[in-house]
Amino acid sequence: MADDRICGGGVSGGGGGDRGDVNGDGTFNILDVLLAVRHILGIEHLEDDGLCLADCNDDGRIDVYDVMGIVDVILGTGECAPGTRHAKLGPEALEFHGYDPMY
Ligand SMILES: [Ca+2]
Ligand SMILES: [Ca+2]
Repeated sequence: MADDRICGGGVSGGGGGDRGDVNGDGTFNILDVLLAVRHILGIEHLEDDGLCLADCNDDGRIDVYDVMGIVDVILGTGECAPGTRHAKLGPEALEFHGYDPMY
């Protein structure tokens, strides 16, 4: 079966962790975001379960959408789900609207 998903279809497969819980410690926090970001930047590559759990939207690749998805989970504003693009936290939301550098 042609399938580019990293986890082979098992959302909670691999090490038994929840998608977005990149380090599999049972909690969602900044460490999971950092691991995903470091993977994207090529600083430290995830392997096996980490790759699977970091693919928040189950599209077969780890990218900024997964990072935003994990942030959504941490903030309680969303969840990791197949195909999710987390538009709420898309590039537009990351612009500094009204940002005052003197603040
Ligand atoms: Ca974690
Ligand atoms: Ca992904």
